[in-house]
Amino acid sequence: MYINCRVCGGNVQEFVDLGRQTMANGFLRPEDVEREYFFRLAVGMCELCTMVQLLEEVPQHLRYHDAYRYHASGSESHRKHFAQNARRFMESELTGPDPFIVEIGCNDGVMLSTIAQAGVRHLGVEPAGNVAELAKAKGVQVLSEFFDLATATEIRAEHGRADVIFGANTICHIADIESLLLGVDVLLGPDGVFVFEEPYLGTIVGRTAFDQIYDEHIFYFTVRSVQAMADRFGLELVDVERIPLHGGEIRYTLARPSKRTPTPAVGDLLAAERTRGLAEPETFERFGHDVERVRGDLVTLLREIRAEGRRVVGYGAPGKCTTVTNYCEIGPDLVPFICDSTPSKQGHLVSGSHIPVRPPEAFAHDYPDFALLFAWNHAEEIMTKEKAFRDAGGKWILYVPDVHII
Ligand code: JHZ
Ligand code: ZN
Repeated sequence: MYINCRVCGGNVQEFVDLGRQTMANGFLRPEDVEREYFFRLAVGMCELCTMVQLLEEVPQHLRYHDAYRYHASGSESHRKHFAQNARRFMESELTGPDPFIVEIGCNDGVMLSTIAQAGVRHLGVEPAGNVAELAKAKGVQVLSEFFDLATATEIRAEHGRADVIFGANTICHIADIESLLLGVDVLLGPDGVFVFEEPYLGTIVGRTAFDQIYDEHIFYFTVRSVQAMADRFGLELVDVERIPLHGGEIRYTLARPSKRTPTPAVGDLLAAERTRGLAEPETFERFGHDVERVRGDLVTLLREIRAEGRRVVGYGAPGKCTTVTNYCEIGPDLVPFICDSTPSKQGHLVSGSHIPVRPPEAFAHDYPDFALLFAWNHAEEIMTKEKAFRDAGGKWILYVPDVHII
């Protein structure tokens, strides 16, 4: 099957199908299972501009609403990273008279709270009302809207143009990328930058991190596809930087044409992507096989553990665990519960697979033999925090880049 590319209108050819899935952040109460929303989770690549994207999408008002479960401040590493991001902007881009920064999808204010504390003019645009309230409680100015051309026009009329437009794990969520980029064009000052940090297709393919594929991630960026997208909408990709968050992301910096000299990192990463064949059909074919292999290995291991009468508990209920549990058909029979520190996920079920989410105390209270680490991107932080589990003889199961026990 194919669809038309959301960026350029070209043909998008499907390369992987992760089956019937629900919403990654659709954690639900047991009484609501009847009302679950399902769609086909399949990904393809545009033959013209190479943008990798979902074939089917979940309407955005069903994904972002007043009960959005993900809190961006939920880990120490993220709090540190975004505070540092804010300081970096204040030292580089926000140094003129009365600077202004806009964040697309500011979540609970993990980045903008540092900007707000410094008294710098800012605006978070956040459609999910509950996390927007958390940001406001930290002194952040928030507009509860989806970011698009109309919202950007409204912001410009009220606040003027922005020196920085920023997004972290939000730009790849916006299906109407044309309206988003036209909005950036309206709102961005002549010397401003549009900076965004998003999961990297190179990491997803290279580490078989197929759990990054879910309803919220409409696009799976590469330097090449972002550059083509920027060119198409009258912007220029001037810098790229690899960052460790979410297992490996890229921070893209776009500016108006000829305003900044592109850094050597852009050419270097483009060349690396060419060498890796990151836009070649064979690469995706291999990825499809790797995904199936990981599924087989993981399910076999979990069944063996169950047959031996030993216990497994899931650790961390990121959005990613929805893809893995549903694609591998892992239910409460194999993983009776998952513990997670996010209060709004606790007492809920993972959508589709219906594995209950419990607080971390449920883990420490009665250690299992194995902990299946769904939040693998936070391995260091979690394993340090849960050192006593290892000391008591417990073992961690990871499935990225392949299934292994440590
Ligand atoms: P984490 C998020 O995905 C959401 P997720 C979003 N959709 C997106 O686009 C991607 O990021 C890129 C828990 N935890 O950060 C907290 C513990 O329980 O991998 C979280 O529920 N104990 C915007 O959901 C989860 O793990 C801990 O000590 O994949 C991690 O979620 C720590 C550190 C975390 O994001
Ligand atoms: Zn395209």
